[in-house]
Amino acid sequence: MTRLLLGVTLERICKAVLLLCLLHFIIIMILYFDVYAQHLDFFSRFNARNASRAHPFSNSSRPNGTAPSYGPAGAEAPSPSTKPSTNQSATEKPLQPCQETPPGLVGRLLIEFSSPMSMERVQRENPDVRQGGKYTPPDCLPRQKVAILIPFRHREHHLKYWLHYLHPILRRQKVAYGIYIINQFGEDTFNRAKLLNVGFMEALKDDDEYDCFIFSDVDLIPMDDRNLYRCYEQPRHFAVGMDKFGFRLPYAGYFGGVSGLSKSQFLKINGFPNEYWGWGGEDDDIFNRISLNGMKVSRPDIRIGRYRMIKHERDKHNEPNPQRFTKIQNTKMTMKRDGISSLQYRLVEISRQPMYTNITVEIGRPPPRLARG
Ligand code: BGN
Repeated sequence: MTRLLLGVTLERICKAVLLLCLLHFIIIMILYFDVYAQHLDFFSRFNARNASRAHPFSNSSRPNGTAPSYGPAGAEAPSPSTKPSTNQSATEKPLQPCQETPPGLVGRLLIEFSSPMSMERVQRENPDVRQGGKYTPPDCLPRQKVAILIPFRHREHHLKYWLHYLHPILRRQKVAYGIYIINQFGEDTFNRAKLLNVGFMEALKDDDEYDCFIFSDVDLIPMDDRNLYRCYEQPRHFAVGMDKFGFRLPYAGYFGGVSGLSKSQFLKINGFPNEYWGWGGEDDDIFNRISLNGMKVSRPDIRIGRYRMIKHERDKHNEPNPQRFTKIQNTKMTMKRDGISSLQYRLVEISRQPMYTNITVEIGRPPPRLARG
């Protein structure tokens, strides 16, 4: 009798253990597919749709999937510029403003850098992009005109991938945009923030209707098209979750990678600093400028603001700037004199390519360090 009882209990325990194993396996599979979903197009689409249904702060219920934990981000563009369309004949129906949430978005995207890429392919696949990398949605009136500025030197390989992925994304997002590559002339120390100041000035010279400026590194590709490339009521930080940081913010005040400011937000902070030569710190200085001027950074939901970075060796002539630690302590003092108000540069060449406008510029070099002692 006791043997029988023992047998039954053992059998039950075995079943329970088996059940637990099965449950464990199912959970592991779910997590696995969530992390690697983007490698499988089918699952990525499935996930994206589910995400927008299940998450209360995703696109379906809040514009741009903006999470409340990141401050008052969700509110839309400062001044929707619903300018009259130029490609509209007298007989056509007037265009309606583009929808707040573009209807053709697909959510999570498959991003990979192993298949070869060529500029010819990018051109072939984006026939509706105009010379200089400009695009206007044909079927609605965009709310903003966005200049996308990319600081650049010797990264042609990355640029092809960036254009390959971004043109279709921006088109689905119904953005009116122009792509500007700000190419630093010569081999002196790189200066990302100064190049971006030049981009701001030159984009406005090209088209004074730009009211939104997005500053993107050339090696960062968004993994979700619900991360809308437009300007918001507060300065925007788009690159919330990069793969190299484990899809998390490296620190709360991080403002690097991809960011966006409206024209008035940019002017309010006197643009970006011109005096950060080499790698690091300039993004922290910009974050300080934003806070010191009474603004807050807005961000997309962490599930939507994911990015893949194209792997690369450290650039030459962009060594970490040893002065950055002290410089970011002094933003309050420096921001009034150092910025768009003090910007000096020499234009070398502007060339209109089919997929982008290339602005080559000489921006000088770091001042000689004062000899100590
Ligand atoms: C920070 C850099 C940023 C950079 C991020 C991510 C500095 C300033 C001194 C603390 N800031 O540490 O510029 O974007 O890392 O790589 O180095």
